[in-house]
Amino acid sequence: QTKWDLASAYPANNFHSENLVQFASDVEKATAGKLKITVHSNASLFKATEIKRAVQGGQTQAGEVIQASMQNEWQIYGADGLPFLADSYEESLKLQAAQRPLIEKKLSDQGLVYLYAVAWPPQGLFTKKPISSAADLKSIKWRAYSPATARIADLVKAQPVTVQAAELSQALATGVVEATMTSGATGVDGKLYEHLKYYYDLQAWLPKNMVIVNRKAFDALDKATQDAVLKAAAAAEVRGLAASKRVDTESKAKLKANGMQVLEASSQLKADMKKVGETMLGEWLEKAGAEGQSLLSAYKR
Ligand code: PCA
Repeated sequence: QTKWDLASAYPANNFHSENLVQFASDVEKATAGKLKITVHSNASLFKATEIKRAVQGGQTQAGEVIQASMQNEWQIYGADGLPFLADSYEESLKLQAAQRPLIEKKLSDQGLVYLYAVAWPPQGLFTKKPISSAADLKSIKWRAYSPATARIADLVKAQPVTVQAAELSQALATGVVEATMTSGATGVDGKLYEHLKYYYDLQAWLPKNMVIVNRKAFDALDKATQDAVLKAAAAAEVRGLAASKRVDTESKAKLKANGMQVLEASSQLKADMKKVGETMLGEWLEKAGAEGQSLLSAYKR
């Protein structure tokens, strides 16, 4: 029997984590127990930002990471973290199809195997006070989870602080941060309604979590087991997308039920954030160069 650890950064009852557990159980069943994968959720094994390196170094055989957090390493990872480039499930899938071959190749060069990716629900803005334009965000202590979410803060003159999801409630409770852009799903996971009052459903982008494996660990499996892993991964990708859509609706209802005002953003706030998105796409293209341009063309095709 082979045993793998799989490090993830989100709580056990988050839909990504539940999907990982189902994936692990599918693999165990399909291989008659030959490969047992243990999911360690909520950043209990490694912090969100340490997981990729840990998988690369073989400290854990597998892990789940949010692609957008790795934008500084390689711009293509960050494409799905840019505001309003792909801001619906349909566009997110198109972008995913365009990113996939590039990411597979990059990961392979890095000694990793790409298993599957699943989008978070669309990202909106959680705040303490009502916000009617980007100007209202000035000087606010803004929680970021990626270079792009920190850059948004810069552009609206807020103060970015990077905090992983597992530590978000605490950061809100202690006043380290007072606003964040994330999904309703993470809003529910972290009980953000205990500290924040407003959720503006901007639907600005759908960042993806990807599940990766150390290549040596993967290569050490026999062919039948490898095939079982890939098959379970393909099923997890489909199941995860459906769960994401379901959770998008359910979590907004849960936020409301817990007293949060779930609102559409004002046209001014929308226009301001779109402008932020345009600036960031320009900056991204400059950094991503020809590779970024060809990803964009593939996406737009
Ligand atoms: N939740 C994660 C990433 C995107 C999301 O919706 C977080 O806030 O860290």
